Amino acid sequence: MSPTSQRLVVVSNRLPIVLTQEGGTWSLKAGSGGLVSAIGPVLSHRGGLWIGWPGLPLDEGGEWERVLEEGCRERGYDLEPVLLTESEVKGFYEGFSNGVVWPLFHDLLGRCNFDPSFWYTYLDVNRKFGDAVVAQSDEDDFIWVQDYQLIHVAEFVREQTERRMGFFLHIPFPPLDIFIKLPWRGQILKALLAYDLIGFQTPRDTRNFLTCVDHLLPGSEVDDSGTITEVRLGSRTVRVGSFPIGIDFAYYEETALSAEVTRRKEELRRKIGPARIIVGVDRLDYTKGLPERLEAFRNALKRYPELREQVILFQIVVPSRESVPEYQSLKATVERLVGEINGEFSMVGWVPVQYHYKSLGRRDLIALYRLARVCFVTSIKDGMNLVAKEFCASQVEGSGVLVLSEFAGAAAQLQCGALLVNPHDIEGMADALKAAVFMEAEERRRRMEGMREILREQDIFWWVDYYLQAVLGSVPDGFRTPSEYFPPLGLDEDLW
Ligand code: GDG
Repeated sequence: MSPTSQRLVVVSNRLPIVLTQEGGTWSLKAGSGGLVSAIGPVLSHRGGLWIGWPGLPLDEGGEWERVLEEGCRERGYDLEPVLLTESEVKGFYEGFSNGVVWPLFHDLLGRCNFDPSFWYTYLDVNRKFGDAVVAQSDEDDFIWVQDYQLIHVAEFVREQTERRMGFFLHIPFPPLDIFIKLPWRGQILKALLAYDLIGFQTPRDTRNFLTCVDHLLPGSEVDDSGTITEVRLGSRTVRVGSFPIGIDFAYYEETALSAEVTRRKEELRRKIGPARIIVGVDRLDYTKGLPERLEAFRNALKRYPELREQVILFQIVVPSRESVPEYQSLKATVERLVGEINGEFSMVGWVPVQYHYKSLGRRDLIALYRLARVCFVTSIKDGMNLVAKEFCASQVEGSGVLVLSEFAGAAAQLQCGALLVNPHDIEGMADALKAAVFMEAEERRRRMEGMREILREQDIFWWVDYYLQAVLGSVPDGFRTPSEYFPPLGLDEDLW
């Protein structure tokens, strides 16, 4: 049986749902975040099983199990919860996943807390997930493990049984000089190599990983002559490749064109007034470059007075990891900057930054994407950045401009149409904002059309198909990975 027709078992830290209890009654709604938006439609489409943590401490045999079962029926695939204690969540999720791997893999070594106890809890919890995989799957299934919280699952499954297993890393893979700082670098590398296929978002991540393998595992042999690279370690062969995650393009396009979203878009326009909208949509996270974005907007208003009263920055910040002190202090910084900018530039009838610390409904989000003149993505480093792609897919009139960080994975695919910026270069970003706001309609349409064409072809269903084809070893000819993005230096040749 080929993996494209095998039952798919997706394993991720969180189940794609949020369970809540009010007055003794449980209810369930869809989760938010990149992974859910990406894989939810695929499992609904082809059926299968999703294994993950339900997001809160629960005891077996509760009423919540009935609500979860209903959720499975509605979604068209099964949900299998892995129950974690509060101390497991602290050490595994907040500690090792978000306090070590997340900052390190985003090149932010100074934010890492290498507490050894986090590492042991990470292993214990990965073993729990591995046990759930063994109990809930059989040898015909294809197991697809998602992301940095669960790197060790394959290793623990292989201790008990054989399964065909793939891994996809949604966040970047760091360069050798950063990875090597990790006290458990050897164990993490070995655990990754227990998968049959390791997928990264971009050619740069793949290259970083292969450089680590090459330097840290001298016995390994790397054959990178094809689209999918093969790493040989003794009798094992592991396949490695870049698979830029896509979005459900047709859904965004159709929803943007729907009567409901058109109505919401017009309502939003009436409420906001005539100013051109620069939109930012992010989880509260230090990798998203929120302070840098606000500084760039401030700089643009300062240096280009013609932007005043003409634009507003409409910034949605979705609450995330609220119990972690670093995220609380980031929120305070963002709110201070918003206050400063509004205090400095507001005029009667015009407030430059509209800041919303909450999550919007999907349709309101799409109405906002469709209405906006500019989408401003300033990640310091980002695996892909789905917001950039969702914006383009919702831009059915082709009137908007994407200003995109060079360090978002999406830059590789969208370099044809986006205005690419270095999030550390405040003036450069301000210049790009001005250029985007005043860009001629024809150039905006042409750039947007180029990006939409790529995103329409390389959507979420394409991503899953090609990942699964790559497990088999036969990547069809039509598979085109983007080339690695390197920024032009913009220097005069005679400077050299
Ligand atoms: C990780 C990697 C990679 C945001 N605000 C609202 C809302 N969202 C949804 C967006 C989008 C998702 O959240 C955010 O996705 P990103 O890709 O931007 O970022 P991460 O959550 O950090 O995701 C990232 C991704 O995994 C997938 O591989 O691209 O690099 O870090 O889908 O639409 N959704 C709703 N209301 C909001 O206010 N409904």
